[in-house]
Amino acid sequence: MNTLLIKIKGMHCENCEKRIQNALTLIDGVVSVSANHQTGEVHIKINSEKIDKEFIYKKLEDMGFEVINK
Ligand SMILES: [Cu+2]
Repeated sequence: MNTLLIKIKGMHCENCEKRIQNALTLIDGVVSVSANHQTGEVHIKINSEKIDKEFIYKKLEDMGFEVINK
């Protein structure tokens, strides 16, 4: 199990956290997602080495967030 830490801009409340958690959990290889709007951090547990990080970044950007630690 690996963990991915993504820092983003644009999360302002718990609804943002939930939107992110719901959307990213659907991605193949993602086990769990924890987003924190106070820190701007998204912690993602993944069970695959082959997970496409760019796909996750794109997903976040499509939702209106800016990824700042690509
Ligand atoms: Cu929000």
